[in-house]
Amino acid sequence: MERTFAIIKPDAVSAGHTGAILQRIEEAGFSLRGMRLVRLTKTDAEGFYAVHRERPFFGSLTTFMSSGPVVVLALEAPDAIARWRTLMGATDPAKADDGTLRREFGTGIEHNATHGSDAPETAAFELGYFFRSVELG
Ligand code: FUP
Repeated sequence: MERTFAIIKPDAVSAGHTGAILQRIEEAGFSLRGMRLVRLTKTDAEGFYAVHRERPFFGSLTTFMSSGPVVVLALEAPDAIARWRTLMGATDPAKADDGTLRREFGTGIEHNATHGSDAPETAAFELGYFFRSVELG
């Protein structure tokens, strides 16, 4: 078993897609081990995305991620990190495969509906950024 960290981003939450995305997560065989609705401050978003701080989209991305509530999730499954990224699809919804969450619910490379950790080290950092180990199921 492996755990990964996921976010339902402000665009998808405000559009009312939280329930549909959670249904897709459960149908795909992930177990929910942590789940919370949170509103990030700009500083929270900057800390979360610190690896991207030199990128040209950093300011816009962190403003977007702090623009409304998000749902933060700890997901568990065999090979959860890779499987969640497959279910999300490519970063740019226009390039994401049919049937992926970003294709279905994303509207642009920034407003791409979901986030997922890309490696075990980032999953550990990102899970720890939002969840204390004692509150995970
Ligand atoms: P991903 O791992 O698929 O979330 O993609 P990246 O780590 O490359 O990018 C992190 C986030 O930055 C993306 F979810 C969306 C945002 N981004 C932009 O806004 N513009 C870009 O050109 C690339 C990424």
